[in-house]
Amino acid sequence: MLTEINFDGIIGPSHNYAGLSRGNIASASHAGDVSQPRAAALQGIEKMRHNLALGLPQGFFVPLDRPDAPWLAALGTTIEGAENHLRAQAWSASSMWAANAATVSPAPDSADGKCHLTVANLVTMPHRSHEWPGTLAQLRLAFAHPAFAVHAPVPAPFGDEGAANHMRLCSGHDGAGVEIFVYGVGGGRFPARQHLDASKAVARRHRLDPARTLFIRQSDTAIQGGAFHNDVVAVANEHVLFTHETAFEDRDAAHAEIRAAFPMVEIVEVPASAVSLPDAIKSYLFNAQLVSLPEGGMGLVLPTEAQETPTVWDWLEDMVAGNGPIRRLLPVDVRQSMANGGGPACLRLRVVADPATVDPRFVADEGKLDRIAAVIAAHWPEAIAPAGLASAALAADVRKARAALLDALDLAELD
Ligand code: SUG
Repeated sequence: MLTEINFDGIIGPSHNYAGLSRGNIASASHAGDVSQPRAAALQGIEKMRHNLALGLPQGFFVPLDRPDAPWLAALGTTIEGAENHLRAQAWSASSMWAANAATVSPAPDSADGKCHLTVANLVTMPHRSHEWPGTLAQLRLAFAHPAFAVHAPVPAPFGDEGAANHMRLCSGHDGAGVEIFVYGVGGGRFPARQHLDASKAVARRHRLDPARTLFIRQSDTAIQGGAFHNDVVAVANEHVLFTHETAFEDRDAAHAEIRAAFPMVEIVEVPASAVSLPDAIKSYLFNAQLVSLPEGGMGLVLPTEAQETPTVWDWLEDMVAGNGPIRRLLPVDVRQSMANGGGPACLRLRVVADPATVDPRFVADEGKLDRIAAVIAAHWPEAIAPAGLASAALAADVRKARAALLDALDLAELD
């Protein structure tokens, strides 16, 4: 039985604020802050517990080996010798944002009946461009079953940022869907990270039906306003598309194309007159997990920041008081990730699969989350200040912390 499983990236022990992502307002405004890796990772674990308690299947990915010494070696330097910007890029714990790990096309959408995953190349941002080899190794392990086809990245220079720029409409997760790839066009002060050629390549490799595949341009207004991924301004689940008015370059044409491809769609649009684009981006209202609840209806798992933004919360309360498809508002505290521009939806990769085909080492239950939390509490650094990135001792501690987690999860082969 195919079902949606959310795989969250466990927040790594090297989590820090280096201001590495141009165009990501939270990352820029928290540059140089002292991070709290232990608290960050425990917030992520609580989010997983929250979603498990809703009755939703939950999986996870482990952090990558950071600081990435082989990457620095390829650049002819070392952790001690690297210039500050390269050192920070080597340390980044950015693989926590699993929505950027890969693009996933569920089996019913593909001509060969397999669930396809293409690992994202993330070439636009140097600190993310070296994630894919470690992520690919993990995807190949978690999804080794023949029900899956796991692909290497689309070649550079075609930027691909994975599921953050991909939405799927369907009448049930286990049925055939319409896949929507949202791309950006460069030229402004902030980069467009998802290239149309990359999206098209992914769709071809996943053997999608062209009649059920759309390529829609993200609006320049959204990108230049700080929506560096589509999932900062829109999210879809089953027949519902929840979106800001400014998400797409040509709103009317985009909505018409979506309705033509999937007539059952219900578009829940937030007008800019009710919630401005800056409020939408600050609150991360759309970086929510829009989930189908086992008791029926849909819930929005959103960051507590949405609750603290009056225009946003007022609009949401009015919405759930009405008769729409989204029935429950479910705030979670992921502040440490949010300060780097990663909300609840960034932290997870959705995979539609039969849970029996997934390597059980990547599947969460309460007991396993307890064990992971214990490793985090014992080994994750409490705080990392910018100067800490130059410390060989801290680098060694971070490596030991990850090794302890791999050991606890019986995943030493990822070492
Ligand atoms: O790529 N932040 C990430 C946030 C990714 C959010 N993901 C989704 N929207 N799906 C990024 O900009 C900041 C790292 C730093 O500045 O230290 C960072 O990489």
